[in-house]
Amino acid sequence: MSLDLPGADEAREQAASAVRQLDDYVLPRLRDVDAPVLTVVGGSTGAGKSTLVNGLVGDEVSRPGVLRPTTRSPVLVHHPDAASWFDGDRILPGLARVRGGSTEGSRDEATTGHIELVTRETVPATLAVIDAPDIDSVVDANRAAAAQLLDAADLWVFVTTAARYADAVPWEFLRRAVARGVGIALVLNRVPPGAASEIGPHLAEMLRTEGLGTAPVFTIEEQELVDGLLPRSAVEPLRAWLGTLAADKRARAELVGRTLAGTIAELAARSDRVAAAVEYQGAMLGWMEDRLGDGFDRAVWNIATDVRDGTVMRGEVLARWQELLGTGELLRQLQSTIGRLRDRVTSAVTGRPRNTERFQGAVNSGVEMVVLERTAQAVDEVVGQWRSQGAGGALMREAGDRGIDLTRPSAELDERAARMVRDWQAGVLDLLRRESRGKQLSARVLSYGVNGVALVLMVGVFSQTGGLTGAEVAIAGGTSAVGQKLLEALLGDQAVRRLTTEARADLERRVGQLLEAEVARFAAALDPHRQQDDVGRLRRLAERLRTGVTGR
Ligand SMILES: Nc1nc2c(ncn2[C@@H]2O[C@H](COP(=O)(O)OP(=O)(O)OP(=O)(O)O)[C@@H](O)[C@H]2O)c(=O)[nH]1
Ligand SMILES: [Mg+2]
Repeated sequence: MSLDLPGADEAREQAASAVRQLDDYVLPRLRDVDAPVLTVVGGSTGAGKSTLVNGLVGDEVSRPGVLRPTTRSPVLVHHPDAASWFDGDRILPGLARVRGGSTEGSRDEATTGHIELVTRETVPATLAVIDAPDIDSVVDANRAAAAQLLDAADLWVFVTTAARYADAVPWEFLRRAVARGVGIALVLNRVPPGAASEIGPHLAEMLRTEGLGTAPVFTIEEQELVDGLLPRSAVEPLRAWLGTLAADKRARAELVGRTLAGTIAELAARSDRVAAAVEYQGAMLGWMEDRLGDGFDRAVWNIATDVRDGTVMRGEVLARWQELLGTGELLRQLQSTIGRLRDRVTSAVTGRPRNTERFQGAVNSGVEMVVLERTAQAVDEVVGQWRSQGAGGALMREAGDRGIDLTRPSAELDERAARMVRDWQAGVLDLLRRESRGKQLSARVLSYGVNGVALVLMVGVFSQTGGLTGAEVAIAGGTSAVGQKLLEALLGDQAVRRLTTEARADLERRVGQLLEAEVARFAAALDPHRQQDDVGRLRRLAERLRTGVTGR
C-alpha cells in the first residue's frame, strides 16, 4: 500500500494496529483464557489516573505529579501469585519488562518501549491494573502507548474529570472502546463538592448517546490527599466493583469472552477495510498502467501512419529523392521505354554515391523526427494523465528524486532512434539480398545494385501520399510512381508488394521495440508499488474471523 492515495495512511495504520492487537491481545487471550483480567486505567493527563491506581492499591506504585504529562511509561500492578503471567512476553511483547517500584529517573529519559512491573498483595490475583500514560498530551509517544494499552485491555477504567468529561479526545477513545466491545467503567474524578448532581445526568446522557448507557460510572469528589494518597473511602466503590469481578470466575469469563469476541469482530472489519484500501491501490496502479499503455500504443500507431501516409516523404526526403532520380527531366522521360528509364535510373542510383548518401541521410532524419515527435507526444500525454492523480504526481516526484526524469523521453532516445533507422535500412538491404538469391530476380537486381533498389523500395514504404498536400502530392506521386514502375520492372509487381509490406512491418516492429524501452522507464516507476499485499488473503482472513466469532 505504498501509493499516495486518500485513506492510504489510515489503512496502513489500521493494518499495523490490527497486527499489533493480534499479538498484544487476541492471541495471548485465546491461549490463556484464565490469565488475570487486564484492567487499563486510561484517560486525559492530570485526570488523576496515577493517584487513583495508588489509591486502589493503597500505596504509591506510580508516581503522580504536577508536571503534565507525568506518567510516561505504563506501570502494571499485580498480585505476587500472578507474576508468572506477566514476567514473560505473553502480553504486549513489544514492551520490555522492568521490575521495580515507583517510576524513578529523569523526565527526559527515553521512557517509551518498556513497562514497569510492580507486585502488591492488595491486588487480587485474578486481576491486574495498568496505570497508562495519558491519551491526549502533547507527547506523541504517550498517546500511542495509551492506545496500544487500551487495545490490549480486557477492561477499561476510563478516568475523566468534571472539567474535561466533554472533551473530544476522550470520546474518540470511548467510541473505539464501543467498536471493540471492550468492558468499560467510567470514573468521573475530582468533582467539586456538590457538582455531581449536575454533571452526573449530563454525562449519563452522553454515555447513552454513544452506546455506553450500561457502563458503570464512579463519581469521586475532589479529595484531600493523605500522604499523597486518596482516602480509602473515596476509592471504595470502584475497588469493591473490581473486587467482585475478580472474585467471580463466571463474570470474568463473560467479560473476557465479550471483549475477545468484540475485538475479533473489529479485526474482521479492519481486515476488510485494509483489503478495500489494497484493492484501491491496485485499481490506481492498473489505471496508470493503462494510461501508459494507451499513450505509447497511440505513439506506435501514429508513427506507423506517418510512415505510410507520406509524412516522412515530405521536405528534405522528397527533395533528396528528386535529386537522386534527376528531377523533372526524369519525370518527362517516364513515358519512354522502361529499358531507357532503367538505364537512367541505374546511373542515378548506382552512379552517384553522394546523392545516395544524402537521400539515406534524409530518410534517417525524417523517420527519426517522426519517432522523436510522437514519443515526446506520448510522454506528455502519459505525464498529463498520471499527474491528474495525486498518487501519479507523487510517483513522478519519487522517480525524479532517484534521478529519473519522466517528463521527457530518455536521454538515449535520439541515439537509439538513429540506430534503429540505420538497422532498418540494413534490414531492407538484407531483405533484398535474400530475395535476390531466389530464381527470378538475382542477376537483374544485383546489376542495378542492391543498395539502389533498396532505396526505391523504401520510397514505396513511405508513399501512400495521404499526408502530402498540393504540389507535394504531384511530385511525390510522380516520383514514387517512377520508383514503383522501376521496381515492378525489376522484381515483378507481386514481389514489390510483398517486399514493401515486409519492409514496412519490419520498421513498425523496430519502432515498437524502441518505444518499449521508453515504456519500461515509466513501468519501473510503478514497480516498487506493485501489489505485495494479498487482497484475497485479507478478505478470507476477515471471513474466518467473522465465522469464528459467530460460530457459523
Ligand atoms: N487534592 C487532590 N489532588 C489530586 C487528586 N487526584 C490527583 N491529584 C493531583 O493531581 C495531579 C495529577 O494527578 P496524576 O495522578 O498524576 O494524574 P494522571 O492522570 O496520572 O496524569 P498523567 O500521568 O499525566 O496522565 C497530581 O499532582 C496529583 O497529586 C485529588 O483527588 N485531590
Ligand atoms: Mg499518571
